[in-house]
Amino acid sequence: MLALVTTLLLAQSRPAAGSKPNILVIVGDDMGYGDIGVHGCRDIPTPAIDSLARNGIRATSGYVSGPYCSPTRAGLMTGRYQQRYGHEFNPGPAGAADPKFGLPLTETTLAERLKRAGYATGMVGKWHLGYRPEYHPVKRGFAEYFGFLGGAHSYLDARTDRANPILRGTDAVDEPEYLTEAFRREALAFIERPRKEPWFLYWTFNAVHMPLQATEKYRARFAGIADERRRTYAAMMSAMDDAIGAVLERLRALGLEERTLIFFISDNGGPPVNASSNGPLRGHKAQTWEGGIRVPFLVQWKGVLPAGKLYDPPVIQLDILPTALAAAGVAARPEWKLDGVNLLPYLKGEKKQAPHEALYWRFGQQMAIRMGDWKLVKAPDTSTPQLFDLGRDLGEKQDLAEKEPAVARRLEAAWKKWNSELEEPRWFPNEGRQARKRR
Ligand SMILES: [Ca+2]
Repeated sequence: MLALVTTLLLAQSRPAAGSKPNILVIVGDDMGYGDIGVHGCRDIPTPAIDSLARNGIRATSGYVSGPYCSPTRAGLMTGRYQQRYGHEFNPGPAGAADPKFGLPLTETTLAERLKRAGYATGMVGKWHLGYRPEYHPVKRGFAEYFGFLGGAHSYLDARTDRANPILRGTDAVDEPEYLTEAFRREALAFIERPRKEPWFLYWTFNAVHMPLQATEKYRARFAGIADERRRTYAAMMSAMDDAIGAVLERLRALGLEERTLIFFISDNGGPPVNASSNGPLRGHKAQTWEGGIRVPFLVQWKGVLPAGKLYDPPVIQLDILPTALAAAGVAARPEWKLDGVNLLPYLKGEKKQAPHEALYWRFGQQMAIRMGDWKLVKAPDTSTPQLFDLGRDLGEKQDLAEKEPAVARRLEAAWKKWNSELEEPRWFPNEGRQARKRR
């Protein structure tokens, strides 16, 4: 009965036809490119994530603008290459971070822009864009927040992480549930809340980032996986997929499916340490090989975008902001200097050309640029930039730099021009250095 009453109340609070859609941005953490069903994963069923591809668009060349957590979240929140404002690296753990660390206050977030457009804004999950009060999500456009500010968190015992507590708003709270299930509970509560205005939910799991921790409920599903680390990773993926499935089901039950634009990405590629698999891609997290920067990239908006469509031209998480704003009826202004583009006309098939002439990466001494099928890349294990034809060589095995010097020069010149527009990093990757030593 209570459920019926709740549903009726919600039905009354639904926005009228033609009004702005809700926007749901879901981010997984350190997921392997090969670890979802639609990318060929065999040992971990991901029916909910796969359903986003079946009911929407799977961008086969979906990228993030860095191979690491905090930088790509900065790019997502601003629609701008994070290296333009010095946000090139992770900050190190909460207790030891550079005091300057935080998404620069000169930048405007997606949440701020949508709030101004009349949206109810909420965030559930990992922030990783600043620890100090002025950088807190509630100061960056989110009216509601539940999650933690750091780069990683215990899933099983919130109290073990005193420097990085679970917060509701700005208050530390005790969280007894498995953290992925807590994030599920909070996301459901957010979308179910009766309200007149459209909503924006930024839902960022720390799954499947280290530490490898899962409850028996999920581990029991993978008794057939002999490798203990892979088994726990699978359990963590499964818990996240269940949570996404619960939210998708609730949106359907509330009649909001056609009124909600949904994105799903991972913030970077999988690292070896969590037993993830990047499938056919070379390299991993912290590298500008495809395995560090090419991620699952799914977009669903039932009734507006095609269902079950593959979209092959390169897109990037910087596109989420302008796409969401366009859906909300907000025209991006030139003075915002966005790097991302509104993908809606491309995904609908109205615009046939590629959304980007080129995509660029800089991560310390590493670089990459993708233009069409060509990619020029300098990763940690190369001394000079190498050239690959990703259309024929997705695994970046055959360096064509000597065979195609003119192409290599053209890409290098374009990258240098972009690089000349960037700031020096405002802090350095202590955490990254330690993580690389551990591997
Ligand atoms: Ca990450």
